[in-house]
Amino acid sequence: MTPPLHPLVMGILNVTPDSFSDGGRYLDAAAAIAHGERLIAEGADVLDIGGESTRPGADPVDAAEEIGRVIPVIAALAGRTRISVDTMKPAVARAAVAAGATIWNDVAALAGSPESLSAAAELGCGVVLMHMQGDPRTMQVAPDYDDVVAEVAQFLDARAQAAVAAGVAPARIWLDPGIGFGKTRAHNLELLAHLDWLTALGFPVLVGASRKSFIEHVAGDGSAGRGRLGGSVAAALAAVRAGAAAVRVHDVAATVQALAVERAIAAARSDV
Ligand code: HH2
Repeated sequence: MTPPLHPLVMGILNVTPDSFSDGGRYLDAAAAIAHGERLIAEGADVLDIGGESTRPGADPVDAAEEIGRVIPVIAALAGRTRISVDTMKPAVARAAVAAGATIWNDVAALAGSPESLSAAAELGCGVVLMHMQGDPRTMQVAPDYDDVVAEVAQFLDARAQAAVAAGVAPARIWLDPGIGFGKTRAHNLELLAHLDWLTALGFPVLVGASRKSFIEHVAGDGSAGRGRLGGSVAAALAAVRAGAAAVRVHDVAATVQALAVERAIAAARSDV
């Protein structure tokens, strides 16, 4: 398959005290807004704004707290770029859409609450359905699959069908394999190596591998945070080559630059 020429770059903006890579840096709304502006200037097509960490072992946050964290930031940035809200809660998604978000990024694939499917249909926003085995508190204890690629594809296919049955327009649905969500290093690599199973389902695919721990497990270099930049860019390029329509990243400038070089090389190849 020909990789998408202009995959979307989704910049991560975590308004949390405890996110695995940038927790605590942007909990203050002014700092978060300034960071969002920086990501837009670096070329982000979408900002993914979240107020609850989903890192392994993270504690849940209640809806009021999450709304208090993300809404001022969404309201300030919504006129400037496309905004997605990273939440498992319909109440937060509703408030975010009212404040200007147009995408609900749900790591629980609209199964986190009995109201999620109907809320997504009613809001009429884009939805990202992500695969996770278990929940954030326990997902990395003992991830287990017979065939991770087939099981993730079956799960996402079923969730997309459930969303359509609830009234979500198929054109608004995105799928995401959920790199690092209840997966070992081998599971993550298998999913990245066989992304065609997901693109074959007929929906655009989003991949979020940025700064995740499998990068350190592969490199064995003790890296953390921005120290995983090289591996993050490598994974984003591999995902785009395999047909991903969007990548969710912390390091927008480096990813945009890598994609520009990738595109220029592809153009030179087709010139000859
Ligand atoms: N990963 C994280 C959070 N949300 N959403 C989608 N669709 N895909 C992902 O891979 C994904 C996601 C975890 O990363 P991060 O936001 O950096 O950390 P935290 O959850 O600790 O805030």
